[in-house]
Amino acid sequence: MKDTAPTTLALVDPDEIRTRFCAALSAMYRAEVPLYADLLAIVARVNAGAADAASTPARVDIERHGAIRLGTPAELAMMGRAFAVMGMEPVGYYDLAPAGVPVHSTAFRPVSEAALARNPFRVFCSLLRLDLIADPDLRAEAAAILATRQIFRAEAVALIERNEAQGGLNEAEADNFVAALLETFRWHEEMLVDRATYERLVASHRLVADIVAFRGPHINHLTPRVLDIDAAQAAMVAQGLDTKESIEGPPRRVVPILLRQTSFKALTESVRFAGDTGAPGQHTARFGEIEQRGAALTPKGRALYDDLLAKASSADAAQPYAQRLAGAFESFPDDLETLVSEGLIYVRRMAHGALEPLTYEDFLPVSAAGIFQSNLGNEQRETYAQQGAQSVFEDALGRAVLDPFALYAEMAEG
Ligand code: OOG
Ligand code: NI
Repeated sequence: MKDTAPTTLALVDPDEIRTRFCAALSAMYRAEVPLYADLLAIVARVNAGAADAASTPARVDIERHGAIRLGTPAELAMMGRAFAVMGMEPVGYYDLAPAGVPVHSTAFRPVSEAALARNPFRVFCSLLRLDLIADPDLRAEAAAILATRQIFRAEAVALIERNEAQGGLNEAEADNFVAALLETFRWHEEMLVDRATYERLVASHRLVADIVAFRGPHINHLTPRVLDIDAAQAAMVAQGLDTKESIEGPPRRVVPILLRQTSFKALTESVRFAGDTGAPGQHTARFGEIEQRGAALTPKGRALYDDLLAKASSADAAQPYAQRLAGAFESFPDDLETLVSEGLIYVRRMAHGALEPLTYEDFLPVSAAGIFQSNLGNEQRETYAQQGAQSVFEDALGRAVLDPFALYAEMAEG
């Protein structure tokens, strides 16, 4: 049958829009933070030399995650609708309050096996918890400042609405959407606030300033996937990047699990305060990170992981942490057969009967907190007494977040 639909109405696959957006974001961040381009070069070298290059999934060279921090429920709701255009759904709830960070978060990502294979681009998206700002005057002021900003271009909002009304975007609309949404992620040197206000925001929490003082939620890092993070970390150090002391997550293993991450520390960048004609100020927020991904853990595997992490942190403090971690993880089976027979990881059954671990597609709450901390300077923070508030987050988002374990279980069966 001849296709009679006018080409202008042919809708672009959301996977394709996601891939275009991810590429545009990566190009913008390379231009904004040249060190990120250096990091990409290191990752490309390491991945090209990886021993198992033959079995490397095709998606690896385009794979990235990013992170943004939003200020208001309305911003989060619109961002969720924007990610939906690109086939990205909110997965998981991350409570950062126990780590002393006044936000809660979700990860927007594709969820189907086919979409993940196309491009698993994911964004860790946090929402400020104003209720965790102790000083009521500052809390009110922060709310008033956030109420004045509009982080989305009118064209982006119009195209989000068009997407919902017609069930997708055509070629021209998709390209316009990518360009308009990209603006939301851009760095702004001109701040919304004056120096004194900025300093009061920083005193409450650096992250509060990083959110409230700016015109928009600049992308604060992008993270390519590397196949050997130990080799990449060594290359970062050799190249003189100001690299974090240790790799976050589980120790090096035969069968990798969850995630291992490291980063170069956040840059100190110049900013201009509102109404200030004097010397520029400085703000530290943006960094570059790399990660190696392993098998997704079942709830049982995750419980064992959490347990061993806790053991490692409470072990003899005289020992270096890496050593304590390696010691604790001796109790985590490290061969595929045992991991499967004990139900610790999710696997997919291949046509010839072999088993393949499902890649972990999410973030680690503990690791995320570590990443936040290491990029906020090494000052110790008190933790917040308040509990996480998933229902408050979901009310802001306008929908429930998906349960990651349910998604893996479905893929394992499917
Ligand atoms: C997000 C930190 C979480 C990760 O890789 O765990 C994250 C942020 O700093 O806004 O990206
Ligand atoms: Ni990250």
